[in-house]
Amino acid sequence: MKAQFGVIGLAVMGQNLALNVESKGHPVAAYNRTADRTKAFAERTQGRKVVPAYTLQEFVATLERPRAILVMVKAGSPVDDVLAELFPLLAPGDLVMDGGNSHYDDTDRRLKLAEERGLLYLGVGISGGEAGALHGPAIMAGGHLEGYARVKGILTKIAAQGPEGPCCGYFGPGSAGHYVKMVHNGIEYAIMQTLAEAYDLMKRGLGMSPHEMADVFGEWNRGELGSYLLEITEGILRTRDPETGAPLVELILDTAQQKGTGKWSTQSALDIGAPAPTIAAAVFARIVSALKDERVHAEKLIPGPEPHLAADRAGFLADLHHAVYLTAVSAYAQGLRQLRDASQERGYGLDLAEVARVWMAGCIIRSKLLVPIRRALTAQPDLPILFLAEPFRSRWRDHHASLRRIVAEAHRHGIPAPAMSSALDFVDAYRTGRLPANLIQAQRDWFGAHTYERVDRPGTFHTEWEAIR
Ligand code: NBP
Repeated sequence: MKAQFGVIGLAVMGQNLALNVESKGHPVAAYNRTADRTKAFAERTQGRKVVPAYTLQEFVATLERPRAILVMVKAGSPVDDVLAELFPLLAPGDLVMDGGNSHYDDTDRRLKLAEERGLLYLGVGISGGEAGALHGPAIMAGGHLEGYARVKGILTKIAAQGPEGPCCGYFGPGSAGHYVKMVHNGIEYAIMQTLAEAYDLMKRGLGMSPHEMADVFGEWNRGELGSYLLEITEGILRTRDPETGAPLVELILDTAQQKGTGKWSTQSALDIGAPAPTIAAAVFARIVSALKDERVHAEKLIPGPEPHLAADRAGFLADLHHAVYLTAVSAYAQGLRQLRDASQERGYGLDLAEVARVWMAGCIIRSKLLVPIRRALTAQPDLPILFLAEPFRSRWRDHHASLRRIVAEAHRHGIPAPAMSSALDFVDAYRTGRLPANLIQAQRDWFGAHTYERVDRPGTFHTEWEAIR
């Protein structure tokens, strides 16, 4: 049996994507560096249209030409290792897709290497974890359009089917797909941090039980904030440890990891000068969380107020809902703004409304919010920031006082809320016609003769500040 699609790398994602492709009627060739994994997969898929291969040569030989191969191995040097071995075995016109979380610079470099051999290359961001890979992920492709055209049918079939079409899209040349996936993960960091802050405020601030908090998250999830992350947060808070019977979340060590993509998203925002403070705050919050021993030590030495809020619970929870809403919108707003800036800088030609559409199902940041977000971006494709468009402008107008009260209460009681605070600061700065950066320019000119511009006449100026003082 010849296979129509090949998967290299049979860990969690590769196995499930291979099964997904096969379930749509396409015979799949499967290869993994370590043969045991291939063997286990072959046993698991007996009777299905899966062709296991134990060498790359065998794998390549089982594929129909021109070949379509998805590489699903650990991001970084493993991808280079695979490509170094794979490329020489392929024929011009064959297509290689990297479906891992590769850095966009690596994707641009690898695409050139593929081009030199007459191969087609796609950097494909795939979101949705294990279940998404099997039942329908969100797929963000970039690279050779001709290559995408060849596999669009299969990718569209295996993708999540969203309210506005299959969650699969081609976003532009080079590393466009991996860049979109990276920023998706940055937004994911920010929303996860926002929900963690809401949990902290309810738990330490209001003294609520996991079950009570689950009820709140569940109620929010049934409204306009409905999202995958709210859904799993409710589920987490309702889960008990089978061994002890205690709420499982309370038994989990409070140190979060920050792997590649969230950090890269912030690094790139800094490189291109895109304002993404809420995403950055979420990355830094994880970095601080990792300082567990230092935090436990400092708790005894650095004083602060008691975290207990004396608030009226119903009113506080209503405010908290609005604060979470505005912070989540801020995360999407900043991520989409970064995509807009990166698209200009890197020549991706991104269609942001299409990005919002592809994020509507399958991926970790799927949310009802993406429906009005897509509508706003369709009406104004170059929208600088979501809060300039309806319904977000009205929402900000009607509820920014809630966000202010929550941030103020958090600060007053010593409960960190970096995502919510940064979202508030970001919008406040964005809506301020004159910021104090004039003083910063003066300071720079004083100590470094960096010059400044004036508001009353054109040109570049330098002052001998000490001389005229
Ligand atoms: P992992 O990221 O855990 O990678 C394991 C796979 O990489 C195995 O097949 C392993 O082969 C292979 N591999 C390694 Br490690 N080094 C290799 C090398 N030098 N040459 C060939 N193969 C090598 O797998 P995953 O969790 O399925 O994720 C795959 C990609 O998808 C990653 O980029 C990940 O970031 C991304 N992703 C993951 C998720 C998720 O929920 N897990 C979601 C979205 C995206 P071996 O069996 O021989 O060791």
